[in-house]
Amino acid sequence: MNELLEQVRQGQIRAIARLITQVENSPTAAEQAIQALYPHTGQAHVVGVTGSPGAGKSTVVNALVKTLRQQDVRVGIIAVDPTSPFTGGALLGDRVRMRDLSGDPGVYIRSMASRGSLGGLARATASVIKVLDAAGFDYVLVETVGAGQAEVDIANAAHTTIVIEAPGMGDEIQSIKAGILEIADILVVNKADRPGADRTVRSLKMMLHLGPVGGTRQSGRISSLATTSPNGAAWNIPVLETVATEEKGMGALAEMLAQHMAHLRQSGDWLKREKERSWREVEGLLQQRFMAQFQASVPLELRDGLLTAVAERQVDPYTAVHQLLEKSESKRKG
Ligand SMILES: Nc1nc2c(ncn2[C@@H]2O[C@H](COP(=O)(O)OP(=O)(O)OP(=O)(O)O)[C@@H](O)[C@H]2O)c(=O)[nH]1
Ligand SMILES: [Mg+2]
Repeated sequence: MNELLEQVRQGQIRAIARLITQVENSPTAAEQAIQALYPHTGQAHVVGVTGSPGAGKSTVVNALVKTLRQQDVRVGIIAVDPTSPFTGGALLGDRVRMRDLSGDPGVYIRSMASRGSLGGLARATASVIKVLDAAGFDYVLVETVGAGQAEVDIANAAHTTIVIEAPGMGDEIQSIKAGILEIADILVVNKADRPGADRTVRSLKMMLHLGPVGGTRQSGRISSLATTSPNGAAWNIPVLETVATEEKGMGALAEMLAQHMAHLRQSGDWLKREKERSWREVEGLLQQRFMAQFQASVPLELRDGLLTAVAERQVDPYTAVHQLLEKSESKRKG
């Protein structure tokens, strides 16, 4: 393990790929790797890229990474549950977009599927982000589809979240309703070469203006901590237009990423987001650990029996919990 970790720290791509596979497949390996690598994390700018299916997320990521690479930074890409993925089989149908990045030693691309990931996709993604961070990537871009809880969790793991829309999809209002705006730091209207782009930009700006955040955000996404930055600085959520297939608008997008990073640093939101993220992570691990302990200490038949009794209205849920906890306690003591 130690040698592998050392190679990862040196940014060796094959070692990174091997470690990520281990981390995905074994919670024990994940724990060991994260324990060793954690002191070396916290350097990368983690960027979530989300939005409606087919809006052009992968194309934007490809074009953006090419632009970032001109600044000589190294970029890790994680595609979560991709429907038109970067890697694997779909590479065949995606050659043109991939050709630019594959073979570039400063870029590493990884696909992750939610099915089969132990302990939840968000946690697995968080671990992979840390591996890439410790491997010295300056940016880690995470592409996810839609606005489900997993996507929100992953957005919460990012410092900056880019939400991508496209004109003429008829569902921009839908995705806004689905709460995707709540997580956006930067809005992108891609496919600006298509008719209706102006209208989409206008409606997004209007939604931002009307929305509860009023187009600005003063702190992290979750208000469990103080809601204003130490210096009261607010972030104006920009709406950018891009044509990813022609690599148009990528300079502005890269610049906006840098500006958001500067804002996070200056306002103190960087630390605040890190704290929120750390809390959620530790809390999640605790819950997982408690559940595992509990399940190990109370036999399955007993749990099943009690749940059946609850379903049949013989026992109420509170009493069931009391009984289960008592069993668990006495098992652990004796
Ligand atoms: N006209 C036009 N087409 C684009 C643009 N960007 C992407 N596309 C096309 O839109 C289609 C979908 O692009 P993807 O990058 O796969 O979109 P995605 O959001 O990653 O899709 P999923 O991962 O499947 O949700 C592809 O055929 C792209 O070539 C653009 O700026 N203009
Ligand atoms: Mg995609």
